[in-house]
Amino acid sequence: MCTVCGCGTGSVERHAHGHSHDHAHDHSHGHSHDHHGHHHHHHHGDIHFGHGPAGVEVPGMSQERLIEIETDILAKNDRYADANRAVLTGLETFAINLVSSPGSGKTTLLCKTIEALGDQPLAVIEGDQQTANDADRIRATGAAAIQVNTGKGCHLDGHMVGHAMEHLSLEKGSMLFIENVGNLVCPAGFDLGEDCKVAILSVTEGEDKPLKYPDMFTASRLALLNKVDLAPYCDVDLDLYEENLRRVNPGIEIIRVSARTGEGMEQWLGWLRTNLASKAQSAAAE
Ligand SMILES: Nc1nc2c(ncn2[C@@H]2O[C@H](COP(=O)(O)OP(=O)(O)OP(=O)(O)O)[C@@H](O)[C@H]2O)c(=O)[nH]1
Ligand SMILES: [Mg+2]
Repeated sequence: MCTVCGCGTGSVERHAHGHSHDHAHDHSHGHSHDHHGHHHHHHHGDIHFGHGPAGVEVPGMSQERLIEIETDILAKNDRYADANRAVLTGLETFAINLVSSPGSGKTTLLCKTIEALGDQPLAVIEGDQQTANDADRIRATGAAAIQVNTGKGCHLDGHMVGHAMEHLSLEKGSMLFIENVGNLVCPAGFDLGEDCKVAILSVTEGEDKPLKYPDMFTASRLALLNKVDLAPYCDVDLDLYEENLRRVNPGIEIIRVSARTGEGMEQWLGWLRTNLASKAQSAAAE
């Protein structure tokens, strides 16, 4: 649960995947189980607030109460997400939830993708805390786009996306791109009814990001390593970047791209077309 906005995030995902913790670290188990919660001191004096069953600490709330709230929020979200998924399946629409930190290049890559896809029917839902900048950028390509502003909220949820879908007249066999709020933490925990999450990382962010924010990458089917045109100017090791992604998610697919030069675009477009075709097949089989 996020203490800024009160969103329930991650715990379901984390429990499902089982979080690997470095047990080589020697926990000091002498901490007191008082109302301050369940944080552990590591032997270097580092403090970890994520060890309790809720995976997070909120001042003044017990771990049990936190789990209750998280479970309730996520159960409601899942009902909206399931309804969205049913609509999308009926339309044989392949929907992706684009997740990343702010500025990794989601909108730029989307604009290039839309141009390259030509007459493929598609629509875009843009999530940001404020402004309609990104939806305006998408509409400039000629594609249909709806902006969702989340205000204080730090992620899109199933309910918001359901509303946005009502405003888009999605064609059968289309692609739906949902650009989530730039945030490497909270959007990982919220199903929107999409077929899969696609994480975008840029080479300027640093190779250790998958290890620091693992939930986002365990939840994603594909990682796009963007801005590879900048790699020569950064002290970045792209092979190590990929290795770290596979450490947190051994099954993750990875494509190196540059929205600027077009490098990797064919592979990315191929991935989209393949996934749209299998969505149509599985939807027809239902
Ligand atoms: N050199 C280079 N710059 C890029 C590339 N992709 C995006 N950018 C730049 O990165 C900046 C951020 O791009 P956006 O597309 O706005 O990123 P975003 O992820 O949509 O940002 P938010 O929606 O605010 O989270 C812009 O200045 C882009 O021009 C790339 O492949 N190479
Ligand atoms: Mg954007």
